[in-house]
Amino acid sequence: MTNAATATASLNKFEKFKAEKDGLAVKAELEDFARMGWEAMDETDREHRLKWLGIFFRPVTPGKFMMRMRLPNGIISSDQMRTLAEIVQRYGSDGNADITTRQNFQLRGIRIEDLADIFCKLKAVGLTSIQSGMDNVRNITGSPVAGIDGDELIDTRGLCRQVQDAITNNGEGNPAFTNLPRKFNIAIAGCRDNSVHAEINDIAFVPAYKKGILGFNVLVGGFFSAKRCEAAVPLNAWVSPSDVLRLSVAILMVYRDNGLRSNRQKARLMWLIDEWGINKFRAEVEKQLGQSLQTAAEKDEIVWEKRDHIGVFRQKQLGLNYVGLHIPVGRLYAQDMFDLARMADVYGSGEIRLTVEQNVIIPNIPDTRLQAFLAEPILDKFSINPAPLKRALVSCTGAQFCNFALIETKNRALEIIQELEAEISVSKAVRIHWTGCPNSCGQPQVADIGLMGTKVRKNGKTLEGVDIYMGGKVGKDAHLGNCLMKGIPCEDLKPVLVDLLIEHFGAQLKEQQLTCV
Ligand code: SRM
Ligand code: SF4
Repeated sequence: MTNAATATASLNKFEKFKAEKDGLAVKAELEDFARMGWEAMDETDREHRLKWLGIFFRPVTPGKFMMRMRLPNGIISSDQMRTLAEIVQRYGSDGNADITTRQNFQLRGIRIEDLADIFCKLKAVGLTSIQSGMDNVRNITGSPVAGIDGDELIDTRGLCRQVQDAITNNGEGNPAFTNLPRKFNIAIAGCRDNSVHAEINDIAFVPAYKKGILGFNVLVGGFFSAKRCEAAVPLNAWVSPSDVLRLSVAILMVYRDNGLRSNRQKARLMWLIDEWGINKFRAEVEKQLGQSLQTAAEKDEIVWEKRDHIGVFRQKQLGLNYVGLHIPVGRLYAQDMFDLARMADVYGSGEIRLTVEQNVIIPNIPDTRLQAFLAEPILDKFSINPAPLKRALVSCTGAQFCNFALIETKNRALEIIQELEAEISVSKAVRIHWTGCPNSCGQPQVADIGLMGTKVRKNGKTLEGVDIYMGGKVGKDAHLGNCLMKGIPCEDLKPVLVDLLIEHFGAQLKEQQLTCV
């Protein structure tokens, strides 16, 4: 064998098909795909390469694709929201939009023959879905109250946008970053409460003062996978906001050129850091940058508990408010999106924001308009004061649409939470996160109670069940939770949760319940 042939032979199947044809190449083939239909498409194009455009084939709903957007810092305008609403509206009951755990939207029901038209519509309103799947950088998360929070340290909006624009070549696609060894997550925290879950990102910037100057300490290598979950580790570097983009690009290039590619289970950034050690990794990043990095500031400024932003809050701008609405498990339908867009236009500045808890914030509502805003009927559905368990409920997609799922999540999460709210009372929110499989998209390891889908055997039958995680801490001193109990059938879960909530979170059985007993 030649050297090249030996190198190819050691590549996993994903590396092989990437070497054959770059994912972005399918951008030029959309009309062909529309003509031939999804059934006749080359399988690799359909099931993998389309993800470079943010289009995901769903084996659970064949022919109805999912589209994952990019919304840097989770910000979307009312016009953009209406465009997304129109896209899902045309698919009737197949169409909906989920707010994701990366402050982003995923749209459902998409037909291959509509893609060219959809991309034109997105471009017209300045939206893109490019490079949002497979071995690309995911949505860049930032503080959901950037620019409006009175206590903010650094406004992350421009930084998230800069990083996205560089990585995607302003939404057109950037071949320099379309063949990473694996997916890659970047988060930029600007407030004091670590609103982005810095610790679970491949690169995270957290505010820190160095010699009186405000910039960021840098963490690297955080990730979840079915095989391993790790919190990010300090790079021992501090950068000023103006260097965030350069450092992100340098780290990405080091990862792109050196990341491990033979075993996909060991290809995330942390595996390279393990192999090299953090000092060599840092030195290689410096080499790529062409300059030394400053060492980290002694401490960072993450000193608050994490806020959920649900409710009414004063902005730093006098006379303006932002209102956080609770969106149950992040699911929206076309009409909801039109309604939210209208609310943002009529009462705010036409801006809408998303949070990693899968909720919505409408900013810039003048004091004089607030009462009218709060009287809108949509607040019955998307509450500003939801019950404490529902309030902090997060769920990944699960079996309804995701073929990796071992269990149904979103619908079940809502059902069980309703039953729990009926049985017990808790004085403050308990963060319960559902995730349908060990890929951990619903981040059970950051939750107070994390529920990870699994299959269990009971009375000779295979049933849907969960492994239970506890102890995830967010905000100040964030750390990951651990698996506490394994293999609880979902049908037996409620009493287990009741016990955990009573024992660890001060929940009490409701009086009615006590009387019945
Ligand atoms: Fe995820 C794969 C959904 C956030 C770890 N994730 C998938 C796929 C694409 C699998 C698939 O093809 O079916 C899921 C699409 C299902 C669907 O139809 O919706 C999927 N992930 C999601 C979302 C939508 C969950 C949600 O309901 O919010 C989130 C989309 C974020 C976005 O806007 O880009 C989502 N996924 C995450 C997170 C959380 C985060 O980023 O903070 C993680 C853990 C953090 C991390 O990545 O380190 C996560 N997803 C994974 C993994 C495991 C990665 C690994 O290194 O092994 C996979 C599987 C893979 O990539 O092979 C995966
Ligand atoms: Fe699908 Fe598993 Fe991710 Fe849930 S955690 S969206 S089931 S891959």
